[in-house]
Amino acid sequence: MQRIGFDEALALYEEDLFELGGTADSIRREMHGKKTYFNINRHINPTNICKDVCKFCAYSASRKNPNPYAMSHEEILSIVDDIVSRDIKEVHIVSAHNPETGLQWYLDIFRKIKEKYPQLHVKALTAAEVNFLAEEYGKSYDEILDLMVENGVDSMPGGGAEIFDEKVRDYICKGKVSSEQWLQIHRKWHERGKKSNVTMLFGHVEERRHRIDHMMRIRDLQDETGGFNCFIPLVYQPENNFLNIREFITANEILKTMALSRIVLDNVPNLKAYWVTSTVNLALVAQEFGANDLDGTIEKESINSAAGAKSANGVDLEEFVHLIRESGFVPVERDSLYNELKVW
Ligand code: V47
Repeated sequence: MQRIGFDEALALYEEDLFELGGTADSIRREMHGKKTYFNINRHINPTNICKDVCKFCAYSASRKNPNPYAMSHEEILSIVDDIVSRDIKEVHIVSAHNPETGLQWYLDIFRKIKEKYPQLHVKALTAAEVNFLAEEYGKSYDEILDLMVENGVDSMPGGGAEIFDEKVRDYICKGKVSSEQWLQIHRKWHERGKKSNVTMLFGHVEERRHRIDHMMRIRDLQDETGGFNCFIPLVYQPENNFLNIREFITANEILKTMALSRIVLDNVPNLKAYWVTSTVNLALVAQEFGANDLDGTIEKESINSAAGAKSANGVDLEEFVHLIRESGFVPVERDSLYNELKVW
């Protein structure tokens, strides 16, 4: 299939949902057959105290959520002790931008985990956090990224990308990492031979053209580095935040966006339907609209559940696998770098 341009991609939004889905599904089948990947993972969000004010965020301690916390390393390690004892293979660590803890507090989390459990995959620090740490502690991106590698970070999650269009970005999260900076940090991470993911927050004030623009910028960087494992469109959750969106995005528009992501991002191997923000049911449907990954069991989730997602306690593994199979796909447990571990 020929690579699609901006205008053509935007025009595809007008196509019938099922035709668009059919195209995305044929690409998915060619790449992954009927396999749907997931992993057994645990999210940890060590602090919600944040220097930045993103209008869409319900997680950070603020007027709407006045319960600031910062976990001790002992607390974090006891969570990790527990998950390792249950054979969980990935820990996904993302925090707010807390100016009170010091740089070492962040780095020691990874170092202590990795010293104790070298086999556990540490996916940690979004590019927004990297930018915050660099600015706050007078370091370059290179220095922070090297410190991450030295202290045991294996891969970077895709958070903080939001929407790259500068005008929309300014409106929803002014002052946070810019689009250029976000992409530059991932470029530098990939240059170190490391992998990362990339997200897109949609269903708020952005328009279709902004989503396509977002995908195009990702595709360009991926052409350069090949370092993105996975694209993750995140459906905006409307509760407890300052964006005040009244009209919720439709399932039709979510599925069209999933399908377009699969069609436009021809160089990103995996498309994740993140059940946390789409609901499990729609994520299962999204398997027929290009998605080949459903993230994982998660266990504990604080960022999206603060904004209304029903994800605070993750999903049960057996149930998750059963749902994937019942929906006609083959549940394949993967590691964090998409090596297949087990066909369930
Ligand atoms: O960056 C914040 C988003 C992200 C809201 O890399 C919201 O594998 C919806 O990035 N509604 C954090 N979304 C989560 C994230 C992620 C999740 C799962 C897997 C991976 C991965 C990455 O959550 C933030 C922000 O874009 N977010 N507030 C909200 N109200």
